[in-house]
Amino acid sequence: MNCRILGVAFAEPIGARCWQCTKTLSRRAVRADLSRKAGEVKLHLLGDPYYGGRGTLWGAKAVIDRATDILGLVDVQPTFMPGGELAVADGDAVVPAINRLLRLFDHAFATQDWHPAGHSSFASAHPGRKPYDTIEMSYGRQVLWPDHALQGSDNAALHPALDMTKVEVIVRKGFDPAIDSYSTFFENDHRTATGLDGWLRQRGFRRVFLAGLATDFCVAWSAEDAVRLGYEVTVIEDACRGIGIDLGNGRTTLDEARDRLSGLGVRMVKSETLTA
Ligand code: VGL
Ligand code: ZN
Repeated sequence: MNCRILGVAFAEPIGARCWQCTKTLSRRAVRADLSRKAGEVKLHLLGDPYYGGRGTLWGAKAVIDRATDILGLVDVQPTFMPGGELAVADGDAVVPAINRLLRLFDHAFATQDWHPAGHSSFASAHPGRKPYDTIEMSYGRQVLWPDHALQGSDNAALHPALDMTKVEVIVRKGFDPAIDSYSTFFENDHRTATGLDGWLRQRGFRRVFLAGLATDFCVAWSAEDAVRLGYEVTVIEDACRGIGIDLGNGRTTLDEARDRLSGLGVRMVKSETLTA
């Protein structure tokens, strides 16, 4: 991965790690790079531009490699948007954000939540239970949802305003009546594969960028599996929206998801930090 600086750079490196290529850099190395005033200065990004902390290089952007990077569009379906069955607040805002991001990429894939009627993740399939209750399934804990993403329904289609030009594969998931599937790589038993890993590998993709719905469920679970499968993973937060179930301890599923992702080394960035 090449690191490139666009515009003005400011650095205060203290044995910092480049967040793109993860090399630890010495102050001297960085100064030497900065002093080279070439049109395209090769430099490392110290710190995450999103958080803007100590060591941030202002003006630094991560460069999309159009050949080996891919943008994954997670569950961009009206069923997860205002007016839908499992509405995520402001969920429709991801559509224009994703359409802008797609200009940076040559390749994209999309996922589509695709449940049969009476799916075991629906609260309505469990007498006495209500949406957002949690139950124990054979494969672990499962949140129960309102009926959503019904196969063939208009609200389960990919959003009609989504630019599908660069989408090369659509992965449907959640069609097994007995098991839910948040991740685009494995069903919730963490064993049954969707086949996407093989597709990405055979096509030579190394870095997966994710956007869509919902940050704390299908996006987070996809990101976690992608890291474990060996991809470099970036979640583009302003092109995602989360559900944020209150966990009763002052935290939400969004807080928990963010902690899990940063613990695994998933980058969480804003669209504006990316360039092609
Ligand atoms: C999702 C809950 C149930 C998601 C899908 O797309 O995040 N969440 N089904
Ligand atoms: Zn679902």
